[in-house]
Amino acid sequence: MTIQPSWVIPIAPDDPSERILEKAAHVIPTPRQRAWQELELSAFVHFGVNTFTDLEWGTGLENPAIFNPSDLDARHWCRVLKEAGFRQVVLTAKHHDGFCLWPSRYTEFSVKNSPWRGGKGDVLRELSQAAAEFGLKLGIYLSPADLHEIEAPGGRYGNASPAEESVIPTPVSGDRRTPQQHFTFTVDDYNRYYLNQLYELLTEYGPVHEVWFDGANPKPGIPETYNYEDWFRLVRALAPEAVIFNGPDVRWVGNEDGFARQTEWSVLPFQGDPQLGSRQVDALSRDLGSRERLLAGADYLAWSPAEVDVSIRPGWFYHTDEDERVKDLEKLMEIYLASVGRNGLLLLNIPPDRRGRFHEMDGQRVQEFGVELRRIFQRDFTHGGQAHASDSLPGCGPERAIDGNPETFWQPPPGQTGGEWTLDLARPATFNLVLLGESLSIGQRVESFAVDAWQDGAWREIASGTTIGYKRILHLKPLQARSVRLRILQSRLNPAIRTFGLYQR
Ligand code: FUL
Repeated sequence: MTIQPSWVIPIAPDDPSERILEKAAHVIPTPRQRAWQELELSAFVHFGVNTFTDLEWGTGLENPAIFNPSDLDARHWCRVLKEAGFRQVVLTAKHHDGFCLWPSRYTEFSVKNSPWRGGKGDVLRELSQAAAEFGLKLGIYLSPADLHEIEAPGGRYGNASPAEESVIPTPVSGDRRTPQQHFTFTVDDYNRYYLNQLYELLTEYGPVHEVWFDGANPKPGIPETYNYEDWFRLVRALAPEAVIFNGPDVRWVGNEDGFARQTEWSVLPFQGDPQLGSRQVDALSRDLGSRERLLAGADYLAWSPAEVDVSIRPGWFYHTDEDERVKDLEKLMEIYLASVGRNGLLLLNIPPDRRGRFHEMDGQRVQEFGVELRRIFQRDFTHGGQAHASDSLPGCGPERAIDGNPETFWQPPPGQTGGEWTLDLARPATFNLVLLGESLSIGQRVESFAVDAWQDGAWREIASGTTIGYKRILHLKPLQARSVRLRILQSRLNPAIRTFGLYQR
C-alpha cells in the first residue's frame, strides 16, 4: 500500500520495521511549518516591567507606573532586524509577571495604567505596524504562567474556580468590538482569561505567524490546568497560518545556548495523536528520532522541527550591567552554524533597553551578523559547475541540487537509499563551508553521508555527518579543490537533495 505524505502518520501495531521507516520517510511539514522553517532567522524581543526592575522573572506585583520607556521605537527594532536578514519578530506580549504590553480589556495590569504615551500606548500595535512596514512576520509570546494572576487580590490563576461554559470573546463593559466569530469552551476563570487574551491578540493586530507557549513556571506548585486543546483550537481558528511553539507545530530544541543536535531529526515518534494537546517530547534527550527511537513502540510519527532560542546577552531582558557581555560576531556565527546549520530555526533575542530601543552594542552586533551572513552566502562556488550522479530519477537529475530552485532536487530512483553525486567546479575554489539541504516536499531521509574533495589525484574525505534535513552546514578547515563529491551512505528511502553549496567564511 502506498503511503500518503502527511505531517502526521499513524503506526499500526503490526507494522514491520521497514514499514515504519518507510512511513517516517513520508512525514513532511504542513505548509505553515514549511514557511516557518524557511524563515531561518526569527528575532525575539523580551520587553516589559522587568526591563525597568532589572529582573529576569518579575513578581506580578509591580506598579504599572514603572513601565515608562522614554523613546520606544518599534520601527527602529524592525529596521535593524530587517537589515540583518531576520524575517520574523516575536514579542513578549505577556511574560511570567503578567504585565500586558497591549491594553487588554481583561486586566488592569497593563500599559494602559502606565505613564507611557499617557496610558494610551500599545507596544504590540506599534510593533505590528512596524513589522508590516518592514516586511517582517509577527509572533507573540503569551506566558501561560502569570504571577499577577497568582499573587494579586482577585487573581484568577489557581483560584479553584469551576469550569463553566464560556463564550469567547467574553463581553466586557465598554466593549466596542463586533466579533466576527464566537467560541464556546468549558473553562475555569484563568483559562477564560487566557482565551480572551489570545482572542484579542489574534484578532486586532493583523496576521500572526507564531504563537509561543512558554513552558516555564516560576510557581509550579499552584494547581492550574492549562486547557491546551482549547487554546490550540482558538489559535487554529483565528490564525491558521501561525505555528504553535511548544504545541503541535514546533518544538523547543532543549537548551537556551543556541545549538541544535549534530543529529537533529524533524520526524519524531509520539504516543497519542500529536495533533491534539501538547506534545510530549523529552526535549533534553540526546536522541529524538533515530531508527531505534522510531521502532520503540510509538503509535504516531509527526513532523516536529526544532526552534533554537538564545539571547544575544546573558539574560533575556535588558540589564545595563550586561552591556559588556553582548555576544560577539564570532559567537553569533557559531550559533548560526549550530542552529540554522543543524536543521533548526534560530530565534535570537535582542532585548530593548529602558528607552525602548536596542542598545547600541546590540544593534551593532546584529548589523555585523547580517553583513557577515550576506558576505558569506552571496558567493557560492558551485555556480557554473557540472554535476553528475550515480543514478537519478527522471526530472530529478544531479544539476537540480545546484539550480538555486527550492522546489527542485536531485533524487536517486526508488529503492536506492544511497548514491553518489559529484560536482566539477567551474574553477578551483577555496572554501570552508559545505551546505546541504533535503527537499521539504519529500521529507527528511538521510541518516548518514560523507563529502569528499578531489585532491592530488584522489578522493579525500573532508566531512561526514548523520542528518541533513532542511539545512546542514559543515564547517571545515579551508581547502582548495576543483571537484567535490557527496556520498549518501544511509537513508530511510531514496533521498531528495535540494541544495548543495560551497562557501568561504
Ligand atoms: C523561558 C522563560 O522562563 C524565560 O524568562 C524566557 O522568556 C525564555 C525564552 O523562556 O521559559
